[in-house]
Amino acid sequence: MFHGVFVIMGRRPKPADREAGVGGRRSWQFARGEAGDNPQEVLVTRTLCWGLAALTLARTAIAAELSIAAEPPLPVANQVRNPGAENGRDLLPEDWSFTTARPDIYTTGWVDGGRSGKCLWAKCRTSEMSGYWSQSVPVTAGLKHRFSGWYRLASGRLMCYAHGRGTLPDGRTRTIDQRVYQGTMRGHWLAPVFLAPEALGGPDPALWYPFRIEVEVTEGFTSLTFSAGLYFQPGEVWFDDLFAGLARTTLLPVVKAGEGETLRRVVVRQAGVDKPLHDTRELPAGAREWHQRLADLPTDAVYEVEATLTDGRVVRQGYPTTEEARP
Ligand SMILES: [Ca+2]
Repeated sequence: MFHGVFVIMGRRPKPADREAGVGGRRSWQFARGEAGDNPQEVLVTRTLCWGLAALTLARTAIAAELSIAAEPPLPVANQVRNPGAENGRDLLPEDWSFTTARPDIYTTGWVDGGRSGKCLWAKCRTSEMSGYWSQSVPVTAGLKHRFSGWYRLASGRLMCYAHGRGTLPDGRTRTIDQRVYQGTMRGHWLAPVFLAPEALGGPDPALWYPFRIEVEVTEGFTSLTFSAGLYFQPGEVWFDDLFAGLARTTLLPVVKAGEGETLRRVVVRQAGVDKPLHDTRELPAGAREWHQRLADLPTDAVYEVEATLTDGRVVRQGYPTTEEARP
């Protein structure tokens, strides 16, 4: 009975299971046994008949198997410590520090009102100096990395950047400095007099927006500094849910037809992108298995494999599968 339920849930017994007598086939043979006079045996037989019915239903259901793996698997590890700024003490967030050459013009804090819970906050009174919340994160040379997060900008100009200096085996040094800016004229001293509100532009100060930097980490780097702050303008900004980690993955979808089934077409999509990543079109007649290697795909995305069987039935599988793992 247990195995019958298992089949209905979509798991077909693997060949090794079958050899070991585990799986649907064993339940099937057991269910065919004759009912005896013993009431307990009758009960067991009835139960097994339900199992048989379940197996029959399973036989009419789609048995094709879709599996999606990735290298590296999703979600990739976030190398930022205390990424949501939820941890801290003495009014300071753990693992983050604020640096500026002019601390007298900045007010900073570990504050409520984040995209979730707590967040990082900075306010600057003049345009004399920049200032940033920062931390160092480990990186892997030779791989593309993503530095991303969320900001809310009330006024001024923010800058987020990934930066550092690496040393090659021969002693030469290299630098990485990849930036993203976002500005608004709100709060600028010219704004009240010379600029109409619609000309102020920039993000809505009440909303959180994502930012994203991709960095090709070259030889000689083992870490980079992730900084987020204000850039030479008076202003006020909040940051939350920061991420640093591998930017790209290779998707490895596999589709296997069930017993008596054949595959007509397989399409792989990325959520929010119109054009499919991969479309087999009409597969050769009698196709029973399909697999593909789809390289250089963003790690902060959701993917779906859709297999159409020859008789028109469709099976879909998303990846990553858990809501928590999705960006
Ligand atoms: Ca938070």
